Amino acid sequence: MDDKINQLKQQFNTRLSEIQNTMDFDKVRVEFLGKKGSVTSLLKGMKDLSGDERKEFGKKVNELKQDIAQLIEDKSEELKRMEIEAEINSMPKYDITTPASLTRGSYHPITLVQRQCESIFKSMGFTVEDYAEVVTDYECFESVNIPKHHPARDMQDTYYLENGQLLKSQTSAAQNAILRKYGKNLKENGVPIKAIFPGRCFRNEATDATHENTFFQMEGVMVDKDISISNLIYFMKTMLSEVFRKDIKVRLRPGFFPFVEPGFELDINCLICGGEGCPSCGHSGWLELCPCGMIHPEVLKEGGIDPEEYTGFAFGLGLTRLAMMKYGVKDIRDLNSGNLKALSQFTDDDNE
Ligand code: FA5
Repeated sequence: MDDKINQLKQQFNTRLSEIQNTMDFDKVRVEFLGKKGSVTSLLKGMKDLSGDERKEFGKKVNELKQDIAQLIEDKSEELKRMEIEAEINSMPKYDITTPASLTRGSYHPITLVQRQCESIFKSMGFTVEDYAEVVTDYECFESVNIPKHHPARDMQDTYYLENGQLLKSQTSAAQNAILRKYGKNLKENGVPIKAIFPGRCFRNEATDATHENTFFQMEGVMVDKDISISNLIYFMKTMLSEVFRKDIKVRLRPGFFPFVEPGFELDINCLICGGEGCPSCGHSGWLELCPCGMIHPEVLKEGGIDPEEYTGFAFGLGLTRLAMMKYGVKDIRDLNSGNLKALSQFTDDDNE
């Protein structure tokens, strides 16, 4: 009978060494220790043995049973540990102390042109102002001579809040606040008002290659005694030649805005097609860039400044379109796309 026990031990050891995963243990356990398993069958043969032999054999079979159970337990634990280790090793390795990205970010092209314009105007004595994006109807329209139901409002439909406020459709919304802020210094100390105010504007309109519903403008105003159209043209020319650093064709034509008189449209020859006409300029060869004009007497009055004594100019530069032209972006919508791959290619040594 001892031979049978040793034979079974060997069989078990062979089966144990073949086990590849934890699922196989149950099979082997049933095979040897189950009701119809090999060890249980050995016990069935005991009936043919004498009393002492049966006792001795029973003891050995029980020991075998315990050994087998223990070996299965040990091997199963070992295999589980190995499976967990293998799973851990197969996972991607993260080191939380490693910086998130070793690649530096880059400025958005609109930020680059905005900064460039700011530094050009600052060097000419202008201050840079910040202004809200949510404004009142008064700020955006009425204070700049666009009363309720004026047809000029049709050109600038925007997004309205339930409380009657709106997302500003033009940076001209800040004109009145600027005139009031610096008017006292002008009147009491003779310091001219020279300010620019860049900002995000919103319009409820269909988008295309040159129109976005969210875009940037940069407003500029200068008010003093004897300010004329010549001053306006000088500042516009200086700004454009500094931004592009090359000769570019511009044209000035009459334009109507209720807050300037006279008013002009300043167009730039399309730098994408060289003026031949393309989708980026509406096939006209020209792009409306910077309307401007002499501030309307009513707007000066509304800002607390006497139009009999002072005159001034204002302009509303399309910053997003300027970025398009400067960086050769064919479709304005690319600038709001958030496509980092496309946007990160713009760098400018002047603005590093
Ligand atoms: C105005 O917004 C006036 N406030 C500008 C102004 C200021 C005139 C001061 C006179 C004195 P206009 O709607 O044309 O004007 O917009 C000015 C510029 O903003 C345009 O020439 C264009 O460059 C840019 N712009 C206007 N609408 C869009 C748009 N939907 N998408 C991108 N750029 C736009």
